[in-house]
Amino acid sequence: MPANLTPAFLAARDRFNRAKTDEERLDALQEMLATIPKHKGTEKLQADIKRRIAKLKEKAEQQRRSGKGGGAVYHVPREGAAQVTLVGPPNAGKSSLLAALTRATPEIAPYPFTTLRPLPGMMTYEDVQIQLVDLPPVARDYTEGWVYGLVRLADTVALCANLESEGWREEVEEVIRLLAEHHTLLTGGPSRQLDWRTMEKRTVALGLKADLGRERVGAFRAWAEGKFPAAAASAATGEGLDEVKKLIFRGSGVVRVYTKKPGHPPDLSQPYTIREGATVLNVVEQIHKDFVSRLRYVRLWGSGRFDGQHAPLDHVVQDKDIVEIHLS
Ligand SMILES: Nc1nc2c(ncn2[C@@H]2O[C@H](COP(=O)(O)OP(=O)(O)OP(=O)(O)O)[C@@H](O)[C@H]2O)c(=O)[nH]1
Ligand SMILES: [Mg+2]
Repeated sequence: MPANLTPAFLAARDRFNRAKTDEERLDALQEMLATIPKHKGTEKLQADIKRRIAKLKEKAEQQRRSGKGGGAVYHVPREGAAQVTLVGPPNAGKSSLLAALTRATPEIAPYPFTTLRPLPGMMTYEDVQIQLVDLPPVARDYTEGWVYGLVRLADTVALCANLESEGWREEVEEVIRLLAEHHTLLTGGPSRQLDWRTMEKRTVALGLKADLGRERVGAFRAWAEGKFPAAAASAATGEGLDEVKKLIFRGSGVVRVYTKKPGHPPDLSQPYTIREGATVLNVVEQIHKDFVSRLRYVRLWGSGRFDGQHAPLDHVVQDKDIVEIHLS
């Protein structure tokens, strides 16, 4: 044992020996390293402490990455035409909405902070599948960073207000504020990156538990007016759910395009889905990369004046347009 170890070091070493968790161990080791007298006689001991610190840090990092223990991180693989997160204050009815619109079976309870992990479900709107992702509530000091991360990765936010609550407006505005603090600004328009870390995320607003707050539906719609497209619904009675589905599809930022072969009726069995704002050329590219070089012209049915006529390749397609691709 090297001489002249300080009382501070000995206290830290004692704390290390009594530590019950890795976190306590790491903390004590760092204190030991800070207080150990730095001379030749303690070199081996210093190296030993550093090695232990590195090991504990690596273990914590591995646990974080595998989603175990303390700092869990979740990833929801994207499915369907778009991914939409259910975002809102505690107890708003987010999980109940997921259960009503998909086949997922989330935990639902009459108290806040029920949902702890993300849960996806597929919502069918007509012939399109949209992935909804239920999330833990967004609340100051309680929401882990990965929740904000998943919101940023998704195409659209479904911002949920709890119309059962007298304070629905402050609650939902607090959520908007917290997202803004995490560099995510909600918008009624298309999603876009503003600078290296700030993004605008396309949002639709949902007034939930409408059966328990009918008198607040009008105020909710007025609040959303000019900010986000909005709808009110009740997972309990089913009222408004069709409107919510349509709103979510419209807000998803994708449109459907069908194809037809010359001389045949259109194939309406399965749409191609493509981002809103895509052109006729983008559609051709998506259907088959090789088609672009062989393309002669495209006939288009749907968006207004192009019924069956040759469409300019930069023409922006609309939901439910039909294209007939002519190749050489
Ligand atoms: N009457 C009525 N009750 C609802 C409705 N939606 C949800 N609830 C109830 O409200 C409570 C909270 O619902 P959840 O779906 O768990 O709410 P949540 O937003 O997922 O809550 P957290 O996961 O804690 O953030 C439960 O008791 C639900 O049964 C609704 O439309 N009408
Ligand atoms: Mg929930």
